[in-house]
Amino acid sequence: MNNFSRRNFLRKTSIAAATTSLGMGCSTTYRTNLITNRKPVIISTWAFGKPANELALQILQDGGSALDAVEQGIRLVESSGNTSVGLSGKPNAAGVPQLDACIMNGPGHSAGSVAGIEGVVHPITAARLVMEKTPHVMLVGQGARWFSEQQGLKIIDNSQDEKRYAAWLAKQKNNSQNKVKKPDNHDTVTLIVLDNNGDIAGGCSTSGLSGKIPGRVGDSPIIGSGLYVDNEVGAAGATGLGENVMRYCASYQVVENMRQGMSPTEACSETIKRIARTDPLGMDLGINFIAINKQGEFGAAGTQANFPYSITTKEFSEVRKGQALSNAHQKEGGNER
Ligand code: SD4
Repeated sequence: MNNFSRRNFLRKTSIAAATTSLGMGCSTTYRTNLITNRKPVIISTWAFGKPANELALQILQDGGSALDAVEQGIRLVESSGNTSVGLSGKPNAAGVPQLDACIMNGPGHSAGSVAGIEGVVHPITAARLVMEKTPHVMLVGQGARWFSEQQGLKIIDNSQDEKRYAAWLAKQKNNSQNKVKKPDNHDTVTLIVLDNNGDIAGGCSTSGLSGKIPGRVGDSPIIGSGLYVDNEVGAAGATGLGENVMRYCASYQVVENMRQGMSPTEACSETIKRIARTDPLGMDLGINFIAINKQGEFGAAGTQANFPYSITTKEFSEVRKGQALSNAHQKEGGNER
């Protein structure tokens, strides 16, 4: 466990995550995100969230619920061949993708999640079924897979895909030999829907950190960490290095900041600044957040430069950049709350 000493692990992976950049070619920087009373509004992480948002909008327009829209949008990403979501995602250290997902419904404040699940094609649907068909909130590992099988979900043989794993290993090796500080690391889809009635639902799905120790669970399936929905206030979700999110219940904090009156962007950035003030990693946290409030304002912030997020309404569907935070911001101090 020596070279996996907790501190080194957090430091190494955080620096790597912080230096990851997707270079999205989005000209829009940060602009006023107030679209009060323009509902529905759908927000998701990364540029690959945009088609998911658009499907979610279609589901709403066809009479589906916010929850249906979240589930279908995320299912699209899970089966799109995405390299960090679904079974096409990143393998763990044993060469197997172990997936995490969660879902929350604002009305009724219900939640469901699965973690470390193998072979299930749509973990987001498994999470929804945990929420709707069981008295529980979270199922993990083999139990989560067993439950999914019982519910008739599609399962495929998840045994190590030798070819893909070899290619992934070669890429990692190549990156480290060339001192590329950009390992094939991680991304997650987190998607939040504010529907016409002002109700909110959200979900999150990921293969988690690339090369993780089998059994490692990130922030994504942890309610309050990777996702939090409060139907009175708004919702927030995370992407990035889960260890640095889940130690702080960070999505919950973003929502609480909005409850205190901050805009979604402020709520995201203040959460990051608050963590960075005391965390040994400072701003090298490798974490990014999206948020939306009950009025339809939305925003995002991250320690990653130009963190791209997708935003969709009836009028437009775009990829924008979240507010970028760095060590310079940390030195500014202030913003005590
Ligand atoms: C995790 N938060 O498992 C996820 C991965 C992620 O951008 O979001 N990557 O730590």
